[in-house]
Amino acid sequence: MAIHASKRTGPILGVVGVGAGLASAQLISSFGHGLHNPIVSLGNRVIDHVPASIKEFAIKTFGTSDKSALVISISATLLALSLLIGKLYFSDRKRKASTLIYSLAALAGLASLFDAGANPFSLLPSIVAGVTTVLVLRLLDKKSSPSESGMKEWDRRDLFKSVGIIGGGIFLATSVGKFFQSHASAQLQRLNVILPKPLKFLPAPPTDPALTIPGLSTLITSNKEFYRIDTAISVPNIDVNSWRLKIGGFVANPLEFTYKELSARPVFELDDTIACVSNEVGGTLVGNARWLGVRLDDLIKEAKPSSTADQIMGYSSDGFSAGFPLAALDGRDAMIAIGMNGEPLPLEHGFPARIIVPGLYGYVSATKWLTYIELTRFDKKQGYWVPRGWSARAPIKTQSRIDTPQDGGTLKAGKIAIAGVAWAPTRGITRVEVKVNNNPWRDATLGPELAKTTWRQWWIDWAATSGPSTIAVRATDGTGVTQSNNIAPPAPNGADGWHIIKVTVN
Ligand SMILES: Nc1nc2c(c(=O)[nH]1)N[C@H]1C(S)=C(S)[C@@H](COP(=O)(O)O)O[C@H]1N2
Ligand SMILES: [Mo]
Repeated sequence: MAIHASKRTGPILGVVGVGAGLASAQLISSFGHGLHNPIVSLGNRVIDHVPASIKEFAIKTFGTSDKSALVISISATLLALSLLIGKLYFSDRKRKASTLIYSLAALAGLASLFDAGANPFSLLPSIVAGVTTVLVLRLLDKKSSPSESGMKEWDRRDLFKSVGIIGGGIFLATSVGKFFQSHASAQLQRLNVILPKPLKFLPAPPTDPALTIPGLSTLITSNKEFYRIDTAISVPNIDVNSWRLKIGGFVANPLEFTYKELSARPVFELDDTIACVSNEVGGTLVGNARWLGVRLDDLIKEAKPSSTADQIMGYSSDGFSAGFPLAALDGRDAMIAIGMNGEPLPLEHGFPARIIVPGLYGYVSATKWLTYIELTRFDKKQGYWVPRGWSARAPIKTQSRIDTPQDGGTLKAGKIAIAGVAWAPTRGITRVEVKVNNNPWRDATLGPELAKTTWRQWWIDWAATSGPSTIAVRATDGTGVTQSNNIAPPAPNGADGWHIIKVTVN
């Protein structure tokens, strides 16, 4: 029985064809390093070319899921193009359809060549995607017959069978691809890592005030809740066994470590709050963890940097880089971290190793999936975000945040707790004050200080009376400097200003 070709059949078959192409690309890309899913490569190029203002916009609008938003937009664009391809192909404009397919494949191929670790084989997934799409469309076309209306017709059963088989193929290719990817996966290797023990463990953290103050951030942020910021669309899947950390550049004694060698060195624990430069006043791109790692200054000393070097640049397996002054190794506990809150670094947070430098924003220091440390000069090399408009040097600014009550919230009159966190690594926090409406600033109670590098919780009681209220917070750091209300946006070197919220009391 023939179905009358509906206007919709062609476009839908276009989606089937492109879907088959992408599934075969996914399968191929699971076979080797440097082979990427074309959607990922296209996404990478978009990320590379976004100016700071758009990055800020994306983080503000989509939060930490800014990359899902990107992948969804690319996928939606591809979907629209697949519908168009199907429409063209099955209304006898095959030439146009094929040209469109091959142009898309060429674009994705070109994009893949700019991926970190790209080689000529990186073109393969895009080529396979293009060829598979055309072959599948051709096959579906062979099953059709022309109709009077000029549109193609298919035998309904035959078409369902073919689409079913192709669908099965798509499913199989994607699953096999996923299997191979996860089989060699860092996830499994990470589970097998046994972290080395530090010479001296830090004392267990004191009872967490957050236990009794609902809404207050916990003293230590769990790995699961820790914010994540990076340019990687898919988390790098590093094989620990072949992973190497090299230290080179302007050094007399270049070094190289395997994961085993690195973790056999003396390790120490560090309580440190890291923050993203994109964090708005009152924002959540900040977290506090107990890191475990190897002293960075020891390693750099062993490499014997030349006197001309003034910058340490960390590079990750995915091409990201972050540089900070060699002079920042002033005795502070900078480390190559391999552990986070008692676990090997989670994949999202840089497994197998990353840099942590207390007091510096992540984008100039905290390279995840670290593979190379280069001693270089500020006038020679710039880290990833610097040519994109962010400052080359970026110490973390003193910030304070009200966690509870929430901005815009409605409260019942009576005694309530105003509470939050304040941080100024490596200076420490010595005072937090709260101002309600036009009342004078009042000193908040400070929570435990794990280290000068960590945030401190703070809280204060407030006898809330009905009506609208404005609450502001400001912190004083260990050098005696109190936050001014000089409002600055995140770009180019970190947001500034008091966190001010509005609530309504009934
Ligand atoms: N490889 C890599 N490392 C990176 C980044 C990145 O994009 N790629 N982003 C940096 C930025 S901007 C920040 S704020 C911190 C965030 O670390 P987290 O995701 O573990 O919280 O990682 C830094 N390290
Ligand atoms: Mo960041």
